Amino acid sequence: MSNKVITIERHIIEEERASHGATGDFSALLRDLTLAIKMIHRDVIRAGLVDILGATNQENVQGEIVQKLDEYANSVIFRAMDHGGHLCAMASEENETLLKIPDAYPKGKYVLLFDPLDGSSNIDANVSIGTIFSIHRRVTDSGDGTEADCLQQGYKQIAAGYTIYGPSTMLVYTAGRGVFGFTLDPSVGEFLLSHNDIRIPEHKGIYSVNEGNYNKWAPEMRKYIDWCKQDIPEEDKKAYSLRYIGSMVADVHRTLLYGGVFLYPADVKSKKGKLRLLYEANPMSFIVEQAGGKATDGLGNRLLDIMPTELHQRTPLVVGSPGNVDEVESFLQGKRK
Ligand code: P6P
Repeated sequence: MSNKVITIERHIIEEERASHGATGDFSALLRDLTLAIKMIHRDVIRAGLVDILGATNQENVQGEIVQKLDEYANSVIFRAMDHGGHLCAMASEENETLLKIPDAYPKGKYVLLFDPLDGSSNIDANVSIGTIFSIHRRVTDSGDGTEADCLQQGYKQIAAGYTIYGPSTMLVYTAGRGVFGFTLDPSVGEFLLSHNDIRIPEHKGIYSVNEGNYNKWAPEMRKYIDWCKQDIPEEDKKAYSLRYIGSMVADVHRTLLYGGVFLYPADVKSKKGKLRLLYEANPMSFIVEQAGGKATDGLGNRLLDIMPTELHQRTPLVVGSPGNVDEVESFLQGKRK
């Protein structure tokens, strides 16, 4: 039994050595991001104590009331990442336009897309929330990054990850060579490898969706949800369990570890679904695929193949165990009645 204590820094360096031609630039970028995440953790866990709860009464680009922690997390990530020389631009759920690297700092070869505090409407209820990030290599030659550097298909990501601020704070990431989970040991302030090479189960009787939208879904989606609830002895199928936290990072994290499927389909109100392609669906889909899972837009398209056209565009999402995603698609494609 290995008793090696592997910090995320050590893991990143060892991964870097394994991926030939790595320059160390990427490792430094992830180290800067890890520091920002530790700072967000510090304030998230004491949010109930410090008067930073409650809305700021300002609206973000999504038209949602910005929670003070949202603002804090957004600025912490920007300030941690703007000077390292690894990025040519950033894009955040909290900002309508691209975030420019200040002229005083060198421009790098990557772009960072992030949702600084996903699930923030749950902050006051002490429900697990999270940070989601996606990293692409720039496509423009030099100077300030542009939207073109951000509007890349998800399969081109060079890394993606999320942090879940829950009973413990975990950072889960992939750099395209498997999925690794690190749990923060607050006593030493280090993320330690706790989940090596995460693999999602092939199938599980768990579905995760906001059934409050049932009457707004397409008939095929309603048929799938009705099927989930049925005991079908002739198919050796028991009714599935419904688990829905309403915080994407928590719902996807559970799906990654336990199996099953998380869905946010399109509906008559949100014709493109609710979740954001660039900094929610793409990073989560990259992680789940790297763990052996599947991710589609519910219309038979691989999620990571979608060609983005706008920074904040939404997409329907079906993500999880391959067996479960195939079940959903069989209903949505009308192959099962
Ligand atoms: P609904 C949280 O606001 C969020 O952006 C995701 O974290 C979560 O999966 C989704 O919205 C929940 O949306 O409509 O079910 O409340």
